[in-house]
Amino acid sequence: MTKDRDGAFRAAPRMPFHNGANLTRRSFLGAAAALAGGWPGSAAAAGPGIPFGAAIQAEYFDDTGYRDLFKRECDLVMPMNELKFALVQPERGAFDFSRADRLLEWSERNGQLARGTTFVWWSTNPPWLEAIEDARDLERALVEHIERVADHCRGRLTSWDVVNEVIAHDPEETGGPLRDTFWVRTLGPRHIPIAFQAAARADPKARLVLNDYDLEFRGPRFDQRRAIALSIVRQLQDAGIRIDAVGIQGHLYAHQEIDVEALARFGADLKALGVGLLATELDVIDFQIPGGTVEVDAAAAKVVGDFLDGLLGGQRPETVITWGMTDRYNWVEDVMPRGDGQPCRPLPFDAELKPKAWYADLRRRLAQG
Ligand code: 9MR
Repeated sequence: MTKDRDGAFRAAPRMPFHNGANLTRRSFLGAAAALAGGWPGSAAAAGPGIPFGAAIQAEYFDDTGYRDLFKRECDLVMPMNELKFALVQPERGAFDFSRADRLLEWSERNGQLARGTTFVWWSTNPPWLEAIEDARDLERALVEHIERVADHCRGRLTSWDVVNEVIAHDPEETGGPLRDTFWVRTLGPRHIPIAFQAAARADPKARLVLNDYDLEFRGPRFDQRRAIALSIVRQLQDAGIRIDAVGIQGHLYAHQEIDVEALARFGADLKALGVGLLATELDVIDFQIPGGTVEVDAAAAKVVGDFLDGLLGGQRPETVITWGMTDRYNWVEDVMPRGDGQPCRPLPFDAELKPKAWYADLRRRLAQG
């Protein structure tokens, strides 16, 4: 890693994207032209304001209070887990879209937009996939997976997280820009352009997104991660491969400081490259905030407000999506519970389905956007 003129980190060495990516100029222009024809469901989001969405889980769908929140509040609904690799292709060649279809058909009946996550992730790979040792075979399996899944969902999703969490958690510590994953070890960095290229072919109208976390806080590790995201975008573009947006997950640690300026600059830098921005998994992690509900919700309001200042400061985000709607069901409680035994309060509505003040503020700001 070296510092460039502007003091930002540049990922080094350059990833050899070109080797694996056989996209011609013609197919790139073809995809761009198709995109100009509009997104699936774009009429639903054509009104003023930035669409608000939330991730929904099939396993809680029969809780009507839960389900009704999504129907009432969301412009966009996103299956949280139901399109992940192991769930749609548990055995090689055996696809199961039943859980995702249930959610997507419901959101379509509500006239809501939808988006998908994800083709490439270090987690949720089925055992058969991780047993592949041969790079060519893995490339074939990846392209086939993307083709089948994107084809099944074509016309129903506004965008796809093509790759999720490929940036090294701590780039300086690991000495490289990318996270050490099964994909990198077996196929190398070129799995990223391969995935974008396959997705562009399979669903030319869907927006293609690089999705990652820890892109909003203050500090050198976060500067490095933002610089790597920009570097990946540039390298894809240099190779003539379409990338439409960067997704900032937005799992906000309430005790950490948002770097509002750096986040706004990141959005502006992406805009200058013709690349959009969206928040894909917004929630608040409060285990280091002492006190009760009042203190926790005040800290949440501060961190969400700062995040929105940065997010809206660089370019108009395509959408803002929370990682669930109610504290009744959330991943934070399972992974980062509070030490004092109180339940976590990460989401727009509490466990009794009462809205938090920060949610009203978020909706007001999106409506103005
Ligand atoms: O919230 C998701 C949880 O229900 C799943 O069990 C888990 C594994 O599929 O993934 C969680 O979502 C993660 C997301 O896909 C990527 N960013 C971090 C999220 C929280 O772990």
